Amino acid sequence: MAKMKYRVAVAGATGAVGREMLKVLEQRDFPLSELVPLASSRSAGTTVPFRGAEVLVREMGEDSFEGLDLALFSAGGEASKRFAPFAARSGCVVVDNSNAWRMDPGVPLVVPEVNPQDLDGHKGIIANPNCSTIQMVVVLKPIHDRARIRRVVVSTYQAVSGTGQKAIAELEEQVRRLMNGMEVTPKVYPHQIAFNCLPQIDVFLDNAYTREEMKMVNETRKIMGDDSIRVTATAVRVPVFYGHSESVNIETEKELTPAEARVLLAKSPGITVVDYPDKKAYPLAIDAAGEDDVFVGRIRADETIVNGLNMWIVSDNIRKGAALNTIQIAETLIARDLVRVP
Ligand code: NAP
Ligand code: 3JN
Repeated sequence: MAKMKYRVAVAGATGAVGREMLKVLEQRDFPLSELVPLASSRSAGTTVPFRGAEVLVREMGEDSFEGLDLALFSAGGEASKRFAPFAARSGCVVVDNSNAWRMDPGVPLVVPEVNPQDLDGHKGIIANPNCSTIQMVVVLKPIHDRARIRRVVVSTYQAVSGTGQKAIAELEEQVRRLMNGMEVTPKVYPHQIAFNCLPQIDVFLDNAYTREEMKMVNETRKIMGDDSIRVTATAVRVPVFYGHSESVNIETEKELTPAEARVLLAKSPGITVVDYPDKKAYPLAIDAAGEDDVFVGRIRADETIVNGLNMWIVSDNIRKGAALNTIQIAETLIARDLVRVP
């Protein structure tokens, strides 16, 4: 029997994603009876704003989750690996934003518009995918159901907020210094990010792809429940504060015209189609920032193959890409009466 209200921890409550989670919990009037903001010893004792009050931040420890129902984690992979099992063991269901559990075969990796059924049978930890994957699969899912996707070629244009608070500050500072004729010394990124594009997100792997790129490949297949979909990705950091953009090329088994794709996507959950080239209207990061939907436009035929589409997909990486998707997972758990650890 589902409870009416839940005691919820936000682990990483002082970070870029954690702060957005608090906002989303407020905005969606999440059925919450108690909020427990957790962070490291660095921020313990400070406060975060929630529902008109300042709530004390506590240091996350092994016993932080006793008596709680849900823990929404965005404190990085290391903290998640260490603390999420303690939460689950004390009966608190974890929705985790890091890479730590995503490819674990026993952990559902969920985007509620795509694979909510994967939550059934969870064992206490649920993973939230990478932001670039989330916005792409929201669009791929209806296309796959209609026309069977064979191959996806994606290039991303990712905002600095994806790297956290320090990266937001770095872009601001570099822009200010360069506009005043001063030199800059990159700290967060390997190169200057202001007025530049960096074709490296996260570390390089043995196959010459970056870890961010391989997250998109592997997570897409797991979420879509289809290992036959071939995905290749190039992930690029751009000097944008909020909103990831993606150029996506899709090859399908069956024909789907751009007009049919527009109609299909416009009626699919979580998607807004903005595709009026004659009016110069297409999705833009600055318009998507602060919004919940995934925006898609520039839908057109790939004239070099038989069944191919090109499109431009944009979404707020901190909202749908992280905080909002996490809270939508929690809401789906509630709706399916799954807020319990078996
Ligand atoms: P951030 O702005 O740097 O914030 C990090 C947060 O984690 C802070 O609240 C920090 O607390 C806390 N923290 C760090 N180490 C901790 C520890 N050992 N114990 C408890 N709390 C700890 O980073 P962010 O952008 O919010 O991202 C946080 C994490 O979310 C990332 O590392 C990543 O795993 C995940 N994320 C996922 C996506 C996605 O694609 N779905 C996107 C962005 C981020 P202090 O204030 O005490 O330092
Ligand atoms: O760089 C981006 O735009 C997205 C970043 C995601 C991220 C950043 C630090 C650690 C992740 C993630 O969620 O994939 C992680 C992580 O793997 O935990």
